[in-house]
Amino acid sequence: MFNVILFGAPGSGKGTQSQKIVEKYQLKHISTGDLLRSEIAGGTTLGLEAKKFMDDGKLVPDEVVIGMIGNLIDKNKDAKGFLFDGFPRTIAQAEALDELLKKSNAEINVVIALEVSEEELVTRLLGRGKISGRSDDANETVIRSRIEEYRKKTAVVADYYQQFDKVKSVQGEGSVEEIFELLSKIIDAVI
Ligand code: B4P
Repeated sequence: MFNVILFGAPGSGKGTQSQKIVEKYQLKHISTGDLLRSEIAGGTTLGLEAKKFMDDGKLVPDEVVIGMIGNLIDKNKDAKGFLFDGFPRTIAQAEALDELLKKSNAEINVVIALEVSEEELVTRLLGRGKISGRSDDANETVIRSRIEEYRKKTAVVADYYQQFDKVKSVQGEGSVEEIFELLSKIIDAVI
């Protein structure tokens, strides 16, 4: 099993690049953002709870997200590997993921970190907000608080994987194709 984490701030291009990676390498895509949005669209109890945090630009509580991922890994034991997009976002999530994968004798093989400046992140997310209807992209205050959450709680997740020498950083500004080429080179070298 080959497992990749695509890591980066909100708007760094995780969702965009994930679609291309899973197609090329036939990995199972797990995006906690997409999972949470589909719970919201379905009006589930979990979705209603998550929405309160997402609309404020806050992270959804760890236990909610970890439970969702545990179920998905269990249901996809035959997958060639997973691409984790937007997960883990806290140290507690990273530790839980390691434990979940251990049960299948698997581990994270590489963490790819997309590096993008704050002003570019804000420009991209405001741009997406105009067309996506996503409430968390609608105004700059919420976008800045998502970036602040990233700095306070998520950036340290890269340090967690760095101790195992698993992090590769990539310049996340440039065309989608140029960035995809850089990501492919990293994956080809470790797969
Ligand atoms: P996510 O759904 O994970 O989304 P994101 O971080 O906002 O965006 P992403 O990095 O995927 O950006 P994209 O490629 O789409 O999270 C949303 C919320 O869910 C979080 O704030 C949190 O509340 C909650 N959540 C999710 N996971 C969680 C977890 N594990 N724990 C707790 N809470 C969690 O790109 C953005 C824009 O940039 C797009 O418009 C795209 O077209 C554009 N773009 C992409 N690449 C570009 C490029 N190279 N050049 C120019 N534009 C580009």
